Amino acid sequence: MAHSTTLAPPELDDLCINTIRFLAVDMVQKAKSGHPGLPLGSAAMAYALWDRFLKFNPSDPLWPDRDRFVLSAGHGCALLYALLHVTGFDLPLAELERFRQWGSRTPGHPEYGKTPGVEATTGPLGQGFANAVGMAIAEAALAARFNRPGHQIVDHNTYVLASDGDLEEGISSEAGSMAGHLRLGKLIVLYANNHITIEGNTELAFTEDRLARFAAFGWHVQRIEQSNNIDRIAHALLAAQEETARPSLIQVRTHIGFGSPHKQDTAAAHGEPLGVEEVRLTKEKLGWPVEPPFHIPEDALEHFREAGARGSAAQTEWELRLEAYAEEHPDLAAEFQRVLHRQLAKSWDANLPTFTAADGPMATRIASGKTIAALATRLPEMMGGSADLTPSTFTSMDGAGSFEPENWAGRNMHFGIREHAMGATLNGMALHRGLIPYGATFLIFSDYMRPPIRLAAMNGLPVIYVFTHDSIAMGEDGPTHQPVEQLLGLRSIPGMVVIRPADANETVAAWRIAIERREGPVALVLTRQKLPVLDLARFPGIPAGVPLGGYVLADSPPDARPDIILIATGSEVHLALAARDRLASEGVQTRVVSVPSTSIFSTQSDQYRAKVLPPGVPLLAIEAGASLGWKSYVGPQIAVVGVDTFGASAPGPVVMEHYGFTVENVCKKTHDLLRQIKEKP
Ligand SMILES: Cc1ncc(C[n+]2csc(CCOP(=O)(O)OP(=O)(O)O)c2C)c(N)n1
Repeated sequence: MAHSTTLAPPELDDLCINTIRFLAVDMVQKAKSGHPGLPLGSAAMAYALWDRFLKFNPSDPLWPDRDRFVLSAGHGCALLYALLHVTGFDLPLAELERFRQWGSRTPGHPEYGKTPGVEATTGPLGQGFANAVGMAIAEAALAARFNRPGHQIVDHNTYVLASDGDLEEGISSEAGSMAGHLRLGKLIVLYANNHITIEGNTELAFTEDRLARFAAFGWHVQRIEQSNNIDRIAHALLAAQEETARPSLIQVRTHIGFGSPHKQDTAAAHGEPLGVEEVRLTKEKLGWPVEPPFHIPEDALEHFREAGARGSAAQTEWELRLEAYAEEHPDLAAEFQRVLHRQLAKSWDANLPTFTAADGPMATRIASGKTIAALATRLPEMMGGSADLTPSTFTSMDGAGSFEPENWAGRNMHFGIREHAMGATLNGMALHRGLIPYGATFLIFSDYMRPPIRLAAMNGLPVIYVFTHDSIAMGEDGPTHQPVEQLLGLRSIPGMVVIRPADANETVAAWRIAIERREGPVALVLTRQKLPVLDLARFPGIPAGVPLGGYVLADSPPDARPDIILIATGSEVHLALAARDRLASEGVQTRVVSVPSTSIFSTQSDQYRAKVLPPGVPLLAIEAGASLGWKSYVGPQIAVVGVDTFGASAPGPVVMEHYGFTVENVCKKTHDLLRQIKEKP
């Protein structure tokens, strides 16, 4: 709802709008780098939103029922930093003066966690838009779960400021289609339609009717031709709020570089400072003092701070409502706090399964499905699904219903065949808080969602990915569907934890890590094919070993120095165990080390790693994936049985055999390596 307080007189509005315009211009000019064009053109609509609608509290930027604001066009962040400063967030003017400098809280694109009030890391165009869809999903899901008649404790909007580039990127269509289908009425996008991207006019590459496109997605759409008419913008925002059954897109005809005599409406206003002379001319044209830079008129500041104070009052009012809710629904209120604080329910892991050999061979995707079933009953904040592959990824939660417009209490998501948007909406759900989001697809299609995976890692977001059909062993679908380099690629993302369990029990342990991890995403990499169960009676080290990333699964003879270590992950652990038996009969003593997670193993102490992989003992790494990572990982005395070409279409076991994943080949490689080492002086 629009704030009910008296509106500022038009001159004061203009003063405020110019304040943020020129703060942004001066930031970019001082940094000699950045994007002045979008802030100049979009300041008026951003002001209308922040001044009259947005529910935010600068002194408690994370209060749960605040509205979310995502600047999807992250390159225009000088505008956001200016707004955050003037409305009273903990972002002093000195930080604005250090825009884009080492260690500042005003980095070149908004970074989640670095600047109070920044809700998402944005910059890669389209991501913020889709994050916002995830935030709106989270709001709807939590409202359905926690609100009760007379108690609306979850009730906020998600706003986006998006640019031409955001809407050009395919992800905005994926996410827009999803949001329209889900009827996320509290999602409101302001689209700065300035007709300019880097190469020039959008006529060069972007000519479809955007409003018709979004209308077809099921959105409520509006068009505004006068970018600086804030009453008109406010009117449209009000209409968007009142439309609760559809998400809203407001296309505003803005002018990049507004006010700049030589750069307005040109690509020159996009990605470089205006220049000292042009800054002067622009300030003169808009009636702004040329000196000093970073000028903030008292009246404007006072007015902006009032908006912040209104947010503080809104929070206080919400806290009172929360108290009343807690009185009437104490258990729900406690549960609400628990999920917002990302605490796990007591005994969340009480009914996790343990598998025995009697369960028979089992694909790790199946073991994962059984683990999800156990977790889902204890952790109602788990919410996830797949990109149309649930019957293959085994990721549905029985009895939890589907998240659909008629049923926002449902917890099974149907992302549709939209991996990219799935990844970004999962990020938005995690950013919002209150949920444990997960998403599934085949490992090969993780490529389709790599940008949001990277951002989840960068943002430190607890998102869980379930990637099945994890190697060439998936078989007949052929090289297009057989992942080769994906494991290495995922492992190379800083902050990413990748776990490729070897059997059903390692899978349970992997899920435990995924659920407990708060600092970043976890990818569970699972097989399509059945694998023997590593019985805990025979391999008792599994539950304690998996959390260390790598551990000695089988030693031969116990405590003696092995001739060679077979180091393997996932399904290849079984090959290593089989080869170990053969090698023992050939007089070669082996140790088998299971490394479900190189990411975690590499964080262990030197002592622990040296205990598992004693220096000087030759290593043979076995993994149905690119060998590159292993070569650099374990030193010179190493051979690798890996996959360094694309796969091939045939039944899985046949493909594995042709690619050398056989006991014979592992034994041969072992003997070759040992001979080479002996022959070397
Ligand atoms: C995925 C992605 N591709 C490319 C870029 C580089 N880039 C930054 S801004 C931009 C286009 C700018 O046009 P628009 O989105 O209309 O913003 P405006 O010109 O209004 O500032 C591009 C291509 C990016 N940030 N993200």
